[in-house]
Amino acid sequence: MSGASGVWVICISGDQGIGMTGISAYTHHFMYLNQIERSFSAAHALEIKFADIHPAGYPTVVAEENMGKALTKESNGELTFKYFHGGVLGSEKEVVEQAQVGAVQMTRVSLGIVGPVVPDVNVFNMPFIFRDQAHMRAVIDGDVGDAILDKITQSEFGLVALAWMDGGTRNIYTKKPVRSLEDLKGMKIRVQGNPMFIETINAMGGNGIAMDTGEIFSALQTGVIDGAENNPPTLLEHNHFQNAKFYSLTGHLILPEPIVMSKITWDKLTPEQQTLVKKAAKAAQLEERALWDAKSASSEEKLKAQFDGVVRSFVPMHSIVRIDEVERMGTPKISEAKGVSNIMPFPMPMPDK
Ligand code: BDP
Repeated sequence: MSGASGVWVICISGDQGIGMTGISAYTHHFMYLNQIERSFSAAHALEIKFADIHPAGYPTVVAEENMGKALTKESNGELTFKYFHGGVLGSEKEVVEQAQVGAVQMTRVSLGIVGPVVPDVNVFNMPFIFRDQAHMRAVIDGDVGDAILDKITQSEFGLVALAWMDGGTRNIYTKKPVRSLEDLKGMKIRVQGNPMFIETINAMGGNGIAMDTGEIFSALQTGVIDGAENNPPTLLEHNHFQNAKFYSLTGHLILPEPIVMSKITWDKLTPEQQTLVKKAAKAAQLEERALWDAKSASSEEKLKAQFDGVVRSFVPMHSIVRIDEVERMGTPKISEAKGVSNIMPFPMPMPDK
């Protein structure tokens, strides 16, 4: 059997046991053309399935959908885009697993769940690492932001990290008011599955409990947890405010969230397509930032209205929970993260540019 005919059979049937002798010349011809067509389209055309757990209209979702439209347009239709919002493809962890095997091509993931796999990113997962949102943005826009994206790409995570989405400032929300660290004592507070977050809540006096985003609503309702922590848009859009009426402005985490692509998909792209994807993701980073600011402000307004008439909320705690205090408490994970954060001191200084 010639090399070429061997290729035909292997590629089309996937069964190396089939010989050429029993196949008619006409079928050979057809199969050969079919094969050429397939390998041609495989190199150029690709459907990108993108999944996000947030609902329609959420800043990340809007920016990601627009990124998909730009990609389709700029690739002249070679890259098509199918978007799944609202967690229809599963939890964030499940979607990451699908992306790792190439069943989903792109997603946005919280650094919270990346930390246990890529410890370098835990520098951003440390409490009070950024002074404020502007500080975080300046850092992710600079060399350190790129270095952390590279760490993800070079790890065993199986995903290429392309750009950052803004995940805002995370504060604690509870069923009973928390006006001081004293009030937090013994309260079960949901965090993402990252030991560093559990230790942070524990260091603040609470009891950190890890669970998926999708379980928070009923866990609050049934009292399995006393509270959780997140930014205003998530508190509003995931309806957690219905069962947790107090929002204490702890500002303990300011967490950017990378847009990632399956390495399997990335390797199928031509260098031009890779450049296009990177460019589109970076543009989405900036677009989402503006959307984020508007959504965060409107969410706060809506939440205040929801909370009014029930009991007071939005308790500022910045002055109570301070970086030096949490640092004094010290926790093994925070110390460990400081150990790997040799690219930046703790707390991180504002970059010059
Ligand atoms: C939101 C993030 C999302 C996380 C979620 C959580 O955007 O990626 O999964 O918090 O805490 O703010 O589970």
